[in-house]
Amino acid sequence: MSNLMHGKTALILGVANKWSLAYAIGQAFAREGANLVITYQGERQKLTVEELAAELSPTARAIQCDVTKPDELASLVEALQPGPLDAVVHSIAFANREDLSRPFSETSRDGFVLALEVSAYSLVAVAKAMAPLMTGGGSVITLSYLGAVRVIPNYNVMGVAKAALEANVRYMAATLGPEGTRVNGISAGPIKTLAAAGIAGFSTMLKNFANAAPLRRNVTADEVGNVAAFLMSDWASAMTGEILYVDNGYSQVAAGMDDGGEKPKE
Ligand code: NAD
Ligand code: 0WE
Repeated sequence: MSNLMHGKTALILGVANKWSLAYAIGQAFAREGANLVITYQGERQKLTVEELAAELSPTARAIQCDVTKPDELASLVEALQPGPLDAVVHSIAFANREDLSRPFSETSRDGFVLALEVSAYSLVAVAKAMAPLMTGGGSVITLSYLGAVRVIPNYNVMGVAKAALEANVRYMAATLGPEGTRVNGISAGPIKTLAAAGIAGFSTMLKNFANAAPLRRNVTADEVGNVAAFLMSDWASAMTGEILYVDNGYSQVAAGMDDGGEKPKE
């Protein structure tokens, strides 16, 4: 693969470190010839992400943007003038840690509002802010997870936020479609990133996933990056409002139906 995104400019939100899915997507985009702007949430990540930008490409820029701060979103739009912007990747989620461990029924109003603001509404805020820059038929993608459509232990309020995010994809696809902008989601299998660190039982989850998935292995960040590059490319010009599963087929098989077949290689 090469030059799927030749001459296109892409904005990628949500790089925290080299394990971030946003960074793997940036690597795929750089390989495919895109010009890149990547964003990080706060001062604490500034140095790391500036170094990562330099590794992506000599022209890649790193800009701070907390999506809950309208002024930071506005200065991001300023930094991207005069455009055009061809691609936006939303790779952001947050819920209070205690809401990812206690029973879902104990979710507080504040915890619920926070998770949905950061993880779901922010797609609308970002797409709205960037729409005027996407004059040449842009493409927006976001990252989701199976917990949007199935109950996954402890995913809790994040599952509700991802359900809202996936509905956002469909409504944004409908409203931005007439301008030529496509909006899609990638529902990725579990991958060890900062957002997965410290989730109780995550390693066991990865093992069970590989056991049950038709391809009998875990998903890599690179594989998510490749599908993101495809979605941004002209090859996906008729795709919008979709959620693509990048999960080795896990979501397609019923639980407890182990066929006794080949186990993943250790
Ligand atoms: P990550 O921690 O590297 O990325 C999450 C990012 O969200 C971080 O960069 C963080 O700074 C950012 N963020 C949080 N609050 C923000 C705010 N207010 N403003 C701006 N940025 C903010 O972890 P990741 O696994 O790469 O997660 C990226 C996306 O992928 C998330 O939407 C996540 O739900 C999704 N996802 C992850 C997995 C997985 O197993 N790792 C699976 C499916 C989907
Ligand atoms: O979307 C996610 C994780 C998102 C996330 C992670 C954290 C950890 C640190 C949101 N907010 C926070 N807040 C923190 O304080 N994933 C898809 C990864 C993930 O998280 C899980 C999973 C999987 C998979 C939580 C419980 C069960 C499975």
